[in-house]
Amino acid sequence: MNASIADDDLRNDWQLDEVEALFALPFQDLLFRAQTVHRVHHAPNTVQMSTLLSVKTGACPEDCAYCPQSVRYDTGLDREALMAVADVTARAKAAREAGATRFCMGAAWRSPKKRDIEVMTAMIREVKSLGLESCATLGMLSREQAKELRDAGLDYYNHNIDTSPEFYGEIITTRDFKDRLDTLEAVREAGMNVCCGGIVGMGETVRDRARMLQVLANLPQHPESVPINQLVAVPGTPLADQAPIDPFDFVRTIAVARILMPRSAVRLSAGRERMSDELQALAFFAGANSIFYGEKLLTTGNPDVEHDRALLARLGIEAAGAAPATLHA
Ligand code: SAM
Ligand code: DTB
Ligand code: SF4
Repeated sequence: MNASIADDDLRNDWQLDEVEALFALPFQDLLFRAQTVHRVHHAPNTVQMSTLLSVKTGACPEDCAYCPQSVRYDTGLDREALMAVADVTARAKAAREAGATRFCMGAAWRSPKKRDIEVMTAMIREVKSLGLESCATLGMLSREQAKELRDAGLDYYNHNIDTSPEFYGEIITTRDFKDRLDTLEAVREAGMNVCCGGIVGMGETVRDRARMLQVLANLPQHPESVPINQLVAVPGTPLADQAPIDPFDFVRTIAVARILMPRSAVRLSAGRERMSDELQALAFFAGANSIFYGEKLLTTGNPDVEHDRALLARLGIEAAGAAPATLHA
């Protein structure tokens, strides 16, 4: 790794025409450039693995058009109350035994209440005591809530911008883009690592994808983790019949994320169940170096652990070791 290149590469002033020009590159040129950046900053054959658990499922008051957990859509999902701490601990232990290094707890809330934060902090302490990195995604947070979570040992907070500011209103009406940025600021201020990305394949244009990545890259500090989700089109949601994105366009999004945010972990996130092994290999080549690992995402499917292990072995990719979480300076 070359520190001087690393420093020169970090920018927060990307212009939209520059980002669009990356998307417009011939596929091979874009991938070559992304892979070149990737090798400067990351071990080229290593992937980090996070396991997700939905600790509170369904009945969410928000109207996110992609989400099976919104109370507004009939997706046949059974709602589940906040899980008991001991049950979450058992799941975290199993994730660690299967090889995950980070455990991410998701809750279908607009924002957590006081009592919810109390239970979540107990869960975070248990996850940390297992030697796992901890992550949570609980909706909007106040500054105080972010600090409470950090004090309990939370390493990462996931809160996605989901799409471009311009397309956002087509997808969510119950909270605005600025609310998202406020939560991200609260998370940063509390000193946690930021996990922030979005979804592609919701009917957005290439310009929207460029804008989404431009906003992420021009945050005061790049998110340490950038999940790129491919829409899982769930029956009953408004996006149920959305046509799937061209797989090459999906890989282009990963590649541009890698170039714009050279040091971040780019996570090949939702949608892997529908991707071929070859497509996933291409996404890794484009700079993805993190995945969700375990049979389930929050409510939808994910590849089997055995399949993922075999895929990584076929590609000569190693799982990143369970190093203790370190905050970026
Ligand atoms: N309720 C919290 C929130 O919205 O911040 C946390 C959980 S929410 C399910 C976390 C993220 O999952 C969303 O922001 C979205 O990016 C992603 N997501 C949800 N449903 C999805 C789907 N059907 N396909 C792809 N990504 C999805
Ligand atoms: C993220 O960007 N993707 C994950 C995680 N953060 C919380 C969630 C994907 C959810 C896919 C739909 C589901 O399983 O409910
Ligand atoms: Fe609720 Fe989060 Fe789903 Fe939106 S994405 S409906 S906030 S659980």
